[in-house]
Amino acid sequence: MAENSEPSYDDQQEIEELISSLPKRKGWHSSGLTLYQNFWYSSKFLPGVISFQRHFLARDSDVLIVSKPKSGTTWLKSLAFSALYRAQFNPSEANANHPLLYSNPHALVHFLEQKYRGQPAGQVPDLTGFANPRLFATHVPYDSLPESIHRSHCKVIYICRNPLDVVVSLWHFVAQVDAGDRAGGWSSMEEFFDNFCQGIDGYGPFWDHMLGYWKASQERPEKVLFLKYEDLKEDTAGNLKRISEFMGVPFSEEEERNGVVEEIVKMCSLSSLKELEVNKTGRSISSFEDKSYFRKGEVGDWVNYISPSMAERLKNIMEETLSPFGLTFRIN
Ligand code: PAP
Repeated sequence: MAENSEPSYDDQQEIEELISSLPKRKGWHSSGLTLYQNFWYSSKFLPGVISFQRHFLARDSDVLIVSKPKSGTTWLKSLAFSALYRAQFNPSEANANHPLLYSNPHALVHFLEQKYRGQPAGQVPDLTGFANPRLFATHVPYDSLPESIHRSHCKVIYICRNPLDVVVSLWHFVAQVDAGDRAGGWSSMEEFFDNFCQGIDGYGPFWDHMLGYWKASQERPEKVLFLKYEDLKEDTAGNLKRISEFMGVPFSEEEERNGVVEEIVKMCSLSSLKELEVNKTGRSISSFEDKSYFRKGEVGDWVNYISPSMAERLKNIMEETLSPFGLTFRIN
């Protein structure tokens, strides 16, 4: 069977027509937001999302990292990459050639909706060159994933984060995006926050995004591993072992004795990645500088930016939407 089905010219045109007929809202991105299958997408990225949805063919051995933006994607990409390919790329400190030292995690683990975006008219990306097991990423919600991901035995690792820290991280990220690509009129944190609380932000509403994967992880635990950024911070080594086991590459006793887990944790730490030249200067995804993915990486940083009344509003939303399903976050 062909790796990808070829879209026709009509397919492209149909996507454009479909998008132009959907509800639109202002967003931080200059192209604005479009409501598609109950989630808000950056209008600029939506054609790639739809093309990915229609044409991607998952393999049983694939591993997919999923998140809502600013939930720990970059970190999880680096940990999963290092663990999955450790036989090929020795993660020990002595290995000065490890790919993570020379490439941003987003250049090593591609967002599929970005891969499907911006292809020459009528074409889809050729993913046949990626050796098994392939490691990819996406921000697309569970119900909107390509059918082949649901049907195959590929694995999904989802990471989520306390929404209070997510909105603050997102606010800082937006401020760094090229002015030409940023929408005007988003100068106030209050307005930005208000939209986030209404669920009107990229891949929002956050509660539906989280709950889609939360429920799937309970119904199909062999398929979806659900992680929280806060837990990863508290016990990175323990969660790295869970991730590896889930991917089918558990650490052997000998590896544990030799400190392989700790080596990976150290290499993927915020302080290590942030100091690398490649992450200070690169641009793995157009519009975004690689350095914008590395800020403070703290749990509870929101207290420095969100007023008590704003925090109360968001906590109430979490209480109403997430808590009934048993999804809670430690909040300081
Ligand atoms: P993305 O979805 O656009 O890829 P993502 O990586 O999910 O972004 O989120 C960036 C956040 O993860 C930043 O959080 P902050 O703004 O609160 O600081 C960033 O600092 C944090 N981060 C990036 N790399 C790491 C890491 N290695 N360890 C811990 N946190 C990290």
